[in-house]
Amino acid sequence: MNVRIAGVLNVTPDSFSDGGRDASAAAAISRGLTLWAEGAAWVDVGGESTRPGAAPVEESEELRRVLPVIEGLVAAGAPVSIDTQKPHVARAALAAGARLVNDVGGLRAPGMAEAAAEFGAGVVVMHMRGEPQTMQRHTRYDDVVGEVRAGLERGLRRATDLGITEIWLDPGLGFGKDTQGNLTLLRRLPELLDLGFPLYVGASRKSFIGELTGRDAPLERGYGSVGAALAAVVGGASALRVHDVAATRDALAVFLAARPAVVGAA
Ligand code: HH2
Repeated sequence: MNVRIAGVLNVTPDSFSDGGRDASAAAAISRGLTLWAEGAAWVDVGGESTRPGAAPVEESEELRRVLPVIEGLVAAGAPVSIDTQKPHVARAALAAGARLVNDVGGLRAPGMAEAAAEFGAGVVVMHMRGEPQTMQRHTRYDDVVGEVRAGLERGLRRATDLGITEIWLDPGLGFGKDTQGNLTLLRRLPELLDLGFPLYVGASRKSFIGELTGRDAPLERGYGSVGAALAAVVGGASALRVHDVAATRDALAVFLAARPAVVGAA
């Protein structure tokens, strides 16, 4: 079984766990290359924080943040995904050599799926209820798994209608979900497997890890995040979006060797 790791690289001043850390292009490229060397299958470059309540970023500013970093990583041979909700940013990133569009908006924005299709790129289709500014005001569901599944099906259709073949489905932990919602989704992840595409899960350093471990500081949530990553793999996840690549890679190496018969082995 091959579980891929996507290394998180936020080129933002305000991301919830690592904002400001890699704000210069040179620092971000160096950090991205470290994530790759540590075992990331690709580096997920983002220029706009999506933490609850985050202020939206102008397109020109997002491009200014991410393009030099993508160019630097691609020049060094590192595979890159672009974490954006803006079709124009996705297009520019793909033109600069990114291979995958990671859209927390689930391809809702007109032109997003088209951008990926035009470049022959893959997509990560994530479920989010509402927008980052307001999503944590709406975390009550009658049936969180059913609603996430229906949302993913809509995004999936936008991608398959355009002939996109590399599609990852992401339940969007923390995006309009509270701790109970996130835990329900992790426990019932296998119910999303029959959508027929590999699952991509981002739990790293999120507030529910803080709640479960009592760690207020996102940087202290590394061990808890590794626990969530392994729970996602038990549930059938094929890709994990994480900040702590080396720790996740080592944990996976041991876990998969010791417990190979997990759900949804790809
Ligand atoms: N989570 C974040 C950002 N992008 N993309 C996908 N597909 N899945 C996720 O769970 C996901 C994501 C939020 O984490 P982070 O990038 O660390 O923070 P911020 O949005 O504040 O930059």
